Amino acid sequence: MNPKRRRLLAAGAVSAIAGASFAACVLAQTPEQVIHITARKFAFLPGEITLKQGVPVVLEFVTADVVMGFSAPDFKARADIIPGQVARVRLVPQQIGSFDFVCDIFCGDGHEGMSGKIHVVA
Ligand SMILES: [Cu+2]
Repeated sequence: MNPKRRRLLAAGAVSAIAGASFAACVLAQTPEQVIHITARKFAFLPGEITLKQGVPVVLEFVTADVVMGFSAPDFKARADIIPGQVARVRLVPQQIGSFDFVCDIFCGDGHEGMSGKIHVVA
């Protein structure tokens, strides 16, 4: 490798490191919004949430009774919600619209109707 090319590569590595630390700094200053959702027979509370397009959020789930599931196929997101634990799902909504999510673990007679909506706005 000639010395000129080696210098160029070194400069690229330095700016990549500087870029990474800048990104880490921004992340530290703007923590992702956390939305708390409680699953109980047979509803999610809140049942509708509104997110901003392109803005990452973390959904934190707890269950008030039995094991539940969270599934939002449009976001390729799902989680088991287990009593005594917090289930976390990170989303970066890309598409504007209203999307369904459901409980995907049978939790009793009202399970089939246990669903909610995610609204994504600009
Ligand atoms: Cu269920």
